[in-house]
Amino acid sequence: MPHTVYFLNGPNANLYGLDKSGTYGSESFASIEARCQAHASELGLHLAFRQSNHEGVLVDWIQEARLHASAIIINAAGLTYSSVPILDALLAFDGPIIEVHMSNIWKRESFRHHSYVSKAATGVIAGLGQLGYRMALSATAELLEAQA
Ligand code: DHK
Repeated sequence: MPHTVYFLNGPNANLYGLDKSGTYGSESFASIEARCQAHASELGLHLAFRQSNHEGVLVDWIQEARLHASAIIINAAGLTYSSVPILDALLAFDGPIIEVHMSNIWKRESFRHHSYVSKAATGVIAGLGQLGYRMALSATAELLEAQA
């Protein structure tokens, strides 16, 4: 049975590639998902790649992951800096948690420098765009293999 990994994306991630500032690159969210799905297949992982603009939906998915997933990769986007409910849900999850950001959040405004998600994360990858997403999948596969 392949491991299932939940890759959860927060508010506005669906707009990647459309942002005029270019902060998140030019690639569409659908194309980023396709690359992640292809990489997950190479790694022998089953990937549930999801996006919501709603905090409660993300909390529900994290709770669901307790029953259905071996690991979580999460870009909580703007909720990273405010969401105690997302942190509490992540703290109740047993497996590896990788926090990802497309941009280097520490190079940006100071309000992006404090992450609640980091308090629960096994590791953090930021600033490498969609490459960082695939690196997160590779890291997850290795962490799951190491704990087998
Ligand atoms: C994505 C967002 O939407 C922002 O709110 C975060 C993160 C950064 C990213 O770099 O992927 O501040």
